[in-house]
Amino acid sequence: MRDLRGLYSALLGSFNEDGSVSEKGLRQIIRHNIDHNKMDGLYVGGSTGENFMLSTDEKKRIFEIAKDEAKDDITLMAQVGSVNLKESIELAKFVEDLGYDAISAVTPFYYKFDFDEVHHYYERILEGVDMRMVIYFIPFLTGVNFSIEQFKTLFENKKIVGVKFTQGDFYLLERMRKTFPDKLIFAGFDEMLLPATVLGIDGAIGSTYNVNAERARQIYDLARAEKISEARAIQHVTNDLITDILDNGLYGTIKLLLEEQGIEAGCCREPMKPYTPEMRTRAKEIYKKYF
Ligand code: NGF
Repeated sequence: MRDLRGLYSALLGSFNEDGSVSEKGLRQIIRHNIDHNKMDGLYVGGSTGENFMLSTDEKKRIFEIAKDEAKDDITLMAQVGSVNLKESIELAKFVEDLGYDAISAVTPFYYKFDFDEVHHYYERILEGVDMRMVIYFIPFLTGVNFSIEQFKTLFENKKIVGVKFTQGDFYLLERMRKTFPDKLIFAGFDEMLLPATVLGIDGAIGSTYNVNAERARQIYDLARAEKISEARAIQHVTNDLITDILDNGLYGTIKLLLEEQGIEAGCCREPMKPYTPEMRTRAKEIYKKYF
């Protein structure tokens, strides 16, 4: 069984101008993450993949393309969570058959599900598969928060091996690390990689690693080696870059930065905005400034 720890790029979505999935773009982004970025893993079907705007067939196709391109070169984790539980169950079985290393599932969102309902959701997804699961915890987008006691209840299922922690609450992160030494914790905010690594995470999953992998690796390795001031200097540059990316439009700008490196990363999916000339110009400036 593959070790799941390490740095993962959250795989970007790649779309043609008519909104269809760009297989060519996806394959190029995947190769770039393996050959150039030397990532440990890819997180397929997350927010960065614009996943929650896609049909079940499109999600399946992207899972297939990622596995076909990556083969066993890199750890593959599939985000199968959806507010449609039947779809999540179907996708979990689908990626198990494809040979993915693990699944992840966002907490069900939009409706105000109570904790018992959320717990039931994870149990139902896991009933049908023999796979390791990483809970996708992102309260600022889903509105779903857990206490340590609730995490404990979820973690009673041995198939749940960890959490993708996209949360800026370092007190909670520290409590999680102390309480669950055997569970895997993946940091979800790239701009907080250094403090999260200091607190003892097992890896990180991020959108900006598609373009900023080298600095992310340095921060992660230096912090683990307790070379904090060196790591901090790189986190400062990284956060200048992330601030500029966020100001110009997160996923679109990352794709435009990849375009500067010759990768046909494609467009974003409606209702996300198409690229404007100003956005393209700004992306070129960002590229010159940081790369
Ligand atoms: O894009 C988001 C949404 N978060 C990502 C990452 O947690 C997403 C993060 O890298 C992810 O893993 C996924 O695709 O599901 C941010 O983009 C980054 O830190 C900039 O804020 O919050």
